[in-house]
Amino acid sequence: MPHVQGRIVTAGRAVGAGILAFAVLVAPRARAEDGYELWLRYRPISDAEVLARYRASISEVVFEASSPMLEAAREELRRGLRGLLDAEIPFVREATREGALVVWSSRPSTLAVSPSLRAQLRWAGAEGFVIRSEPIRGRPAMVIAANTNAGVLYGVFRFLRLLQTHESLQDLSIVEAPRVELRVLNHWDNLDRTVERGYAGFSLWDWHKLPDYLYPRYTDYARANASIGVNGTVLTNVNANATVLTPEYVRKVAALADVFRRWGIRVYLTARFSAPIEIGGLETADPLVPEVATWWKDKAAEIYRVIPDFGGFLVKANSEGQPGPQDYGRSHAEGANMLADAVAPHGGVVMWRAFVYSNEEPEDRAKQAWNEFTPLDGSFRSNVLIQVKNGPIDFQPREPFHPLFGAMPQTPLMMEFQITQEYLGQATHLAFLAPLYEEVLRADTYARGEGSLVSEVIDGTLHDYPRTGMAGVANTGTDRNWCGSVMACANWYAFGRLAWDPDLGSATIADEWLRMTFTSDPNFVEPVKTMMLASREAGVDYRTPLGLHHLMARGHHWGPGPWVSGGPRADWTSVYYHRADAEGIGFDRTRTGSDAVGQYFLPLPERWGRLETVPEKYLLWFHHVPWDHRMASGRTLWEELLHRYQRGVDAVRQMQRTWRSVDGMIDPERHEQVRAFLAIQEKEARWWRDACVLYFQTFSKRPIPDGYEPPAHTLEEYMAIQERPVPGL
Ligand code: GCV
Repeated sequence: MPHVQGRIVTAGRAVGAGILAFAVLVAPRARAEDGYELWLRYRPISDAEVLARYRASISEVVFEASSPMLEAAREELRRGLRGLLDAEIPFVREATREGALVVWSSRPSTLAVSPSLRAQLRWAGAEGFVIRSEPIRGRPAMVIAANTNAGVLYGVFRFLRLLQTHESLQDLSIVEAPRVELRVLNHWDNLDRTVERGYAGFSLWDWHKLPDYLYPRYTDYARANASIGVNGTVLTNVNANATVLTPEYVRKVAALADVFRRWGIRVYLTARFSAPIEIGGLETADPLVPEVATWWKDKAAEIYRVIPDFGGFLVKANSEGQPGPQDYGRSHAEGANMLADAVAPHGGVVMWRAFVYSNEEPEDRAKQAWNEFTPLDGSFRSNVLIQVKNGPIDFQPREPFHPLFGAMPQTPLMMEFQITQEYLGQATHLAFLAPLYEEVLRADTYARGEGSLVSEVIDGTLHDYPRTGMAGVANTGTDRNWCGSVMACANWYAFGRLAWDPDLGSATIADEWLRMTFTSDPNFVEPVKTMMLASREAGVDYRTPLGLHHLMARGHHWGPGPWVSGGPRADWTSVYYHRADAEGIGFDRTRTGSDAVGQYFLPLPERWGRLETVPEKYLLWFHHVPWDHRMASGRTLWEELLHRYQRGVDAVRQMQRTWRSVDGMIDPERHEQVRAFLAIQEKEARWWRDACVLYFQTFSKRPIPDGYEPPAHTLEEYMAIQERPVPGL
């Protein structure tokens, strides 16, 4: 009885808890829903009409598998069909009946291929696929076709998604190809299995047991990634440990690579720039010293001997204490090129991060990466990509897009998004991040005039980049539900979907994910989708409205800390960013301030640099604004700030109401987790609101007007809160 659970949920909803209990008794193999299966649950389609239509449309499957990847795809298809259709569809050698689903896993030389299919296949390229209704020997059939094994794999997952989301199988003509070449997760996982900014337990990689023991979970991780088109994974933290480059660890990495390969996933490692000293016995890591370059070449060759499809290196250099070429007076280009030369003979790439800023540098932190990297445009090897965070500071709930996008036409820039919710409530707060990603991707850089979107920088079309990439800092861990919360998995899903197609809309992504993860019942999907789509904005409102940023507590970045000052670095304090004083609040980044606005292409410096035209969402990012400044709403800035903080709390309460209204429509286990986490979120949204409002009031000296909830505690009490220990440090 493999699908007992889906039936239980349906029965429970229809006739109540008594029947549910009975069903559990007669179905001892039923498991509580714990989120482990993510969006690949493959429960029987509950809509009888849809199910009947699908069963009638798919009579048999022809799928010859001649490689491990094709076998993986075929078994996924078998598993998916069996689950979704609750039936055993025969897998046969040749199409004999109407309604065959034929997977062309190699060039279909023996079958007549229509010219239009041929054209579609050409368009599909190396990783794309075609799914279409296509008569086979005169009988109606469906075809999944691709030029490569990876294309077949992605085509199979797409076909299963058609069923999971109840799409029609009539007159199919789907052609898809990923717009971005490298679609990679970045794991900030340490070798001791702690995860920096990880809120879902320990690292998935059990280094201690590798390479001898391989958890089945490694396969499920790869399946999940393949299903959304992710094709690479950087296993280790950018705050890197050279040990992973020792022969002993490379063997462990190879064991993981062997599991992931059949799912189209390459492994990458972070390269600690000082590794030649730490594990190589050299006295320097200067990239221009020949012995250093030779050491890296030998190291790359050693890795490729055991991992022939190794992807390459990700590097955080001269940033937040990490070693780098500047330790030797060399540039980022000199450092990156030395590593690029080491992996180039093997087809590898170097992803060099642009997340650099220095406390010694008096310049506004938001400007430093642009200052550092734009002069180097065109001086990187062709297998180097510069990996740029979506905004110029650090994954804040809202930032304007990074000014580097559009500013390096001769150097491939790849996007770095954060999936893990470091600044967005970590595991418990619901923050669906597709709207954040979408906002950035759709932003206009004006680099080549109006309509030069960030998404076109990333997919390479704006500057004709030879390589393209998108990275997402992963939120996975050993928690049974993978991401620390059931809802947070939507962000992993969203990242993969947008890396595949940066033009996808958040609503579409939410819709797919909800249907696949929970149910296609519109009574559930519609309100919960609305709730998800509003969640990121709610988080902005109760933390950092109107362009405020970096107001979080020191270290763990979870609760509020607008008062954070002093300590080792000014750019790790909150006061550096909000600059509240008796006159007003906000960071003056206009021409008369730090002129960070001047790093953007016209007309943005004019638009964002003037109080009259800057969008309110970026107001305090770019301007220091008087407390009594009149906002579009007619409120003063102070009143608007209060209004937004309250609006954020109210939005969480609305989310709670929505979630209560869908009780009974899904399994009780996952419903209960989301309910409990929303309660935490509501409490913590109030904490953020009250702490920030009380703190800013010490500058504004204005009253909290009637109609606002009075803060529950005094400012001193909020400032005294010391949360320790917290995960993810
Ligand atoms: C991996 C922020 C985070 C750090 C992270 C860093 C980075 O500063 O708080 O934990 O380090 O970004 O992206 O390198």
